[in-house]
Amino acid sequence: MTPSFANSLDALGGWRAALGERVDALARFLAEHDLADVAASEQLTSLRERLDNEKLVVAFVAEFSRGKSELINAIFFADTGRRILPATPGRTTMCPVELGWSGDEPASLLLLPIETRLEGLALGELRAQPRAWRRLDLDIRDADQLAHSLVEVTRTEWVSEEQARALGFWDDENPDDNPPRDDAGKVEVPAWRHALINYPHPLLRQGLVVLDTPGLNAIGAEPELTLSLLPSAHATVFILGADTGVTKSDLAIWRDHLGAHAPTRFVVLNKIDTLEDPFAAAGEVEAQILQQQRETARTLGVSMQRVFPLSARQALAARVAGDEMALNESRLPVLEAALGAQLLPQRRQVLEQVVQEGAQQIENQVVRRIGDSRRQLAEQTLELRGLRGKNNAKVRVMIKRVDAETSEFEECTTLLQAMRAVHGRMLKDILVDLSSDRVREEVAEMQASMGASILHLGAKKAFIALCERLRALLAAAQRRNGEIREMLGASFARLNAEFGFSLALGKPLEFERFTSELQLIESNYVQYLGLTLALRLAQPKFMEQFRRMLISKLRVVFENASSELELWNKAISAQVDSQLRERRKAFKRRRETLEKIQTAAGELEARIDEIDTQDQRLVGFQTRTSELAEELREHAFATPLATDPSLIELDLPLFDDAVPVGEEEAMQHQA
Ligand SMILES: Nc1nc2c(ncn2[C@@H]2O[C@H](COP(=O)(O)OP(=O)(O)OP(=O)(O)O)[C@@H](O)[C@H]2O)c(=O)[nH]1
Ligand SMILES: [Mg+2]
Repeated sequence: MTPSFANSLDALGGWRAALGERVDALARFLAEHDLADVAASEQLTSLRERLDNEKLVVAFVAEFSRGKSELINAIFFADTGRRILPATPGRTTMCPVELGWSGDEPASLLLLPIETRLEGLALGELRAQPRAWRRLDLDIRDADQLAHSLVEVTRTEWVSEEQARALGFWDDENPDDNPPRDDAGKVEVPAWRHALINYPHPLLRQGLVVLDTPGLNAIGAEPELTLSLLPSAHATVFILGADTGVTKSDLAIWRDHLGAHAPTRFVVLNKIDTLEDPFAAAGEVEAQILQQQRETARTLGVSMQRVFPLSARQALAARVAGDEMALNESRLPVLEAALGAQLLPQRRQVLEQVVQEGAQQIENQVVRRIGDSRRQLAEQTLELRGLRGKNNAKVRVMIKRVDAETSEFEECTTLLQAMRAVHGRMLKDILVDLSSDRVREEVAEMQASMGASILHLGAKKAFIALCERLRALLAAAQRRNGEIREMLGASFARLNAEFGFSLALGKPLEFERFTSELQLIESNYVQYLGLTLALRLAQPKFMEQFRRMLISKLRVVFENASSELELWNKAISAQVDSQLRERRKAFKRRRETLEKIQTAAGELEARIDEIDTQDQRLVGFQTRTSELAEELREHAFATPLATDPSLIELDLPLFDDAVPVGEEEAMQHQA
């Protein structure tokens, strides 16, 4: 049988866990033998964190009632033996529902009241405020209780027109889109702004995050959803109904939210069971499905392979009943295999890269440190061998020489102090420009130039100008760090030549990752500012939310850039500190050895042997470090995922272009 998405994700989780253990083994070994300096330890910690916390976000997006929640039930919750997320005709899911697992919390449903919209705080900020959320504990062993609790996500409340307007659900400009009023003139709005389900499902435990959304075209959609959650999803499943075809509002959602910059997209043509017709001849329904698949692909401008006709309801029923044949008839396994085949290797590649680079850097740092120590041991051995057969007077001369060399060496401290002072100053200057305050100032400037007129063009222009300035800040920071590197390079050359250090500069700092993150934020917001929804920015409360959300997004980029810069500089300072310490220790040891030799006759040979043993130990450490790092790297690239090879061979493009009409027939083997 084709491995399901669940199996493939399982395999990815297993791979990650095994990698994590290898990182731990390396960290333990280095700690036991005191081989890692501050920088190497920090790198190990951050490698471990990335392996543990890397999330894979899959968002389900569609107009209401297309079957998003039912599809999530069929893929993820069938093992509970029932429908878990509410899925009923008409509008059901009223707020974005995020399913994930954080081991720090018990299983629970967290609900953010809709009124929080009035406070102007962005969702991202509220995530860090547990008191803003209503909390319901979930009993995971009781599927009925679970399903019962989750009905909360469908809850609505009736408010006055004025309140609905304040909450962003009433738009005087587009009266047709407004929700209906009851006899008393009240308007129905969602009770919750966002729901978080913390649930220890095996897949969620492995870092999968599933995002179920309410019918998106509704006015009042949370800007956070369109600006942040959807664009940062690693894959989006867009759902259409085979009973309705591609409607105008389906198309609007596709265009507005899954346009050019969308991440990997999968289009589901759901409810194919509704095409069943007792009067149709054999093969007719099949032809009809194919026809719809082709038309959908053409309308959306994607290849036919990207459109998956299936029945979520049949799939759920089949899984609950354990009926393998019916499950295959539902055609859900085809979608799952495609999700597994494309998404997981893509996520894996990212982690592979991280592990590969991390392991290499850690190994380099440790090996260099060991190399330094060995070089010093070799010098000492040479010196001691020279003493063989010499008398005490000669040893006394040697002690004097060591003292002279020591004080000569200590002269490097002046140079080091000067270097550190300049370095510190240069670094501080750069960090100021990457600080949150600086980001806030820049956003304030944008707001000022958006000014009173919130016309689309003005807002967009001011925003683009802001991004321009921020990019310049990042570029300047990278350039100025290059100046630090040059300054250190000159000092290192002197320290190495005059004082016997072996300092190396390493790779220059790379900011490309942050520039492209900024780029992504920019394109998402530019797209948003082009939407009619953006008109709501005219309302001060939404402007405030928008501003805070933007700042919190930008801050993450700048904070990460800033920590990367600090880490780079810390690593280089740590290298200087550790070499200085080692050199001093070596001088001290040399002197002590000579003193001992002066008093005891056999001491010389014993000391030479001892140094030899020490050196052997270091060689052992070096070999073992390289072995452990190599194992880590090897494991990162070995053990393929359990995915269906036939799908990999298809080599589905991640960002596909429409397939020219006519070639489509050739692809029918997908169905
Ligand atoms: N016949 C049939 N009905 C389905 C299928 N999938 C979902 N449905 C039904 O369609 C209705 C809507 O499904 P939901 O899962 O609630 O749809 P949704 O997209 O989550 O809708 P909102 O939550 O309102 O945005 C429910 O009654 C489902 O049982 C299917 O494959 N076949
Ligand atoms: Mg739903």
